[in-house]
Amino acid sequence: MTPFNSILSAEVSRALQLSSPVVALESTVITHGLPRPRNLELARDMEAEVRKGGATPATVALLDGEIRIGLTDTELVRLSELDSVLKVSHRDFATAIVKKLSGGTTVAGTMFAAYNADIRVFATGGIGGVHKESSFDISTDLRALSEIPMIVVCAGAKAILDLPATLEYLETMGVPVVGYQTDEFPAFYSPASGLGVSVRLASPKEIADFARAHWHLGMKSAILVTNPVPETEAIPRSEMEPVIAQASAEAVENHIHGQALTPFLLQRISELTNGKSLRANLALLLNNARLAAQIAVEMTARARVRVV
Ligand code: PSU
Ligand code: MN
Repeated sequence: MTPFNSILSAEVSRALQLSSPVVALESTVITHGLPRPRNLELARDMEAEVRKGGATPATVALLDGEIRIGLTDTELVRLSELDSVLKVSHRDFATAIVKKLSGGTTVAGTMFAAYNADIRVFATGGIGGVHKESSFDISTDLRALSEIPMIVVCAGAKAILDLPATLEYLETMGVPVVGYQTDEFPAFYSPASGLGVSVRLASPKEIADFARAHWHLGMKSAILVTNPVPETEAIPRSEMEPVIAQASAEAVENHIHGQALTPFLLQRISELTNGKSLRANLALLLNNARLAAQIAVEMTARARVRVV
């Protein structure tokens, strides 16, 4: 039973009742992260990727003040076209509910709502983290990762962030950082960052086993699975660094901070790279949906074995 009310789509509700694999998907990427109409195409493509992998997609969002787990195509279209829309992390749920507003859920917001609905696997692009050039901007995503026991598949933290500080925070909070077939913490647009992960794992099955072991110990944190951007769309770090530096400097100049910072930086970086960063972003999102589906399948396979 859910401790708070959220509305599950018929498809997600059925999948959960049957204990079949479900993958949560965030929606800030739709409402704030990508330009139209790519945001809608991406939302549909991610759902298709999850289905192909044998799992049911559950895109999480707020619609007219209701927490929704799983959207119909009509609802996805509506969400992708909304003009004034919230970016919903923990502190924003009550705002959306009381004012009957719609919003895209961040990594933190999606984890909060999806975990409450008994979903344990989640795919996103990049998590939020500790921002550069800013005295106290630390994403709620990091706190959510320390408190909510889910498997979160990402391509690392967004490259616009202070990656060493973000990794230090995750270590302090006891969040395992898994490198999927890699020893390096991926830097979103680039597969390499020069920074390490806490464990390298080779397959979705190893990841499912790892999650069981972690939670069996009574650990409460998430498991952050980092999946490098596909080679064909990767952009070398040397090419991205000056672009990120320029976009970050412009953000400081224009006094952009708080929730507006990530969308501003992503858009500027896309302009400065003539859309190359956007193509990498789309490729890694689909890649993460694919891996998350495989992990969700492994998680339910083990669950069934235990019941028998
Ligand atoms: N990655 C992207 N695009 C995005 C985000 C991540 O490629 O739009 C979003 C995620 O929803 C993440 C949020 O949770 O940005 C972090 O925002 P903040 O730094 O304000 O917490
Ligand atoms: Mn922030």
